Formats: sequence, structure tokens, C-alpha cells
Amino acid sequence: MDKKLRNISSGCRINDKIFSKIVRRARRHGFVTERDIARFIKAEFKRAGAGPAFPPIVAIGKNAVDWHHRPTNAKLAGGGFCVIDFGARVNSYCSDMTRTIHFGRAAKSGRALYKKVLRANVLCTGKIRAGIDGHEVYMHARKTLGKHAKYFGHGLGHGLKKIIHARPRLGRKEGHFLREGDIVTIEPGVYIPRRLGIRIEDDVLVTAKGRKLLSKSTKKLVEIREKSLEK
Ligand SMILES: [Mn+2]
Repeated sequence: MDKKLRNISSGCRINDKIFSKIVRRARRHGFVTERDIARFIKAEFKRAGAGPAFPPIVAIGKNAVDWHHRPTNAKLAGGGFCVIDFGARVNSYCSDMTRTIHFGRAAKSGRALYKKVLRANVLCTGKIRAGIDGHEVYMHARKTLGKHAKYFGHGLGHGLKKIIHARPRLGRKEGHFLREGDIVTIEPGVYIPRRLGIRIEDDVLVTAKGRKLLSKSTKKLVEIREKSLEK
């Protein structure tokens, strides 16, 4: 296995472990604000002997409309969808994962929207293979999102190397052909102004025959119940 794959795979494993710890702690009401989760992620990177590939993004409710949101003291409880975007850096190599969880019970409409983003994530990942143009996969995401494509304002993904936003790009520009051994992100998102943001991002290895998913965290919608509703 080459150095890049070894280190990014190890970053992905660290991300998976951290995400499951976040969910466990959130269920015990161990986080009050966005910053609490961001702080936890950074501490966990350190524990794992890794660093951050970029400053973690934690964005609750309408804060997630800005997909580069910096964590604030905004309260999480009952705040709706929360985008958590982070990646471990291992021996300089960057990994990158996003999960969106829900604080409080999700409404039917929110759940449907989440499913739509998840569908784009899964279907686009299924299109990854050596030789395909990243732009084609990006266009497939737009098609899958249908009427919500207008709320998907960023690229579908990017290469991962020692820099976080590397080539090839899966976006508006044509001619970014994927090659065997590339590791790319697949990160469709929907951002409804003044309301919410949802993004689901995995790291995917391009293989000769297709692809291998390196991010293994669950993509089933996680809902964090409110304290007052517990018996
Ligand atoms: Mn990314």
C-alpha cells in the first residue's frame, strides 16, 4: 500500500472513531455549544497522535448555511441539523469527513431532505471509477438533488493529498479525470437560506475496477433527544 493511502486510511479510521464518540457524548448531553464539539474533536486528534487537516466545522441550524462556518457558542439542544466537518492529518496527509446529525426530533420534511442528500452521496460514490470526469459525477449529484440542486452551491468533491483541497476536482469544470490511486471526497450538500444546512461527506479511493469507501461512519440520521423529553 502506498504512503498516501496508508496515512489517509488511518486518518479515516481516526475520524470514524471520533464521530462515534461525538454521538455517544451528545446522547449523554455532554455538549452544550458548537465550540464544545470542535474542542472535543481537536483533543481527540491529539490523543490519536494526529493533527487537524483544517479547523473543524461545527454548525447548528441556520449557521450551517455557511458551509465554512467557524464554531461559535451557539447552543445545540433542539437546534435541528448540525453539520460536523473534520479530518485528521496523519504524517501530513489530509482526510476529510462530514456527518450531519439532528438535535431534537427531525420533522418529516427535514428527514426527507436528509435522505435526498444521502442518496446523492451514495449514488455519486457508486459512479466513481478510474477514467471518469469528476465533472460528470458532480452533474450527477445536481441531477439527483433535483429541485434542491439550486441549494447546492459548492463542488461535489476534491482530491486529498498533503493539501486538503487537491486535484482532481469534482465540480463545475470539465476535464478532471479520476485516476487509479486518487483519493477524493464525495460531499453533496443542501443549504436553505436562513434555515439549515445538510452535508454528508466521505473519502473514496479510486481503484482499477471502481472504488473503495474509506469513511465508514454511519450515515443513518442520528437524532439527539432533548433532556426534558427523557424519562
Ligand atoms: Mn471536503
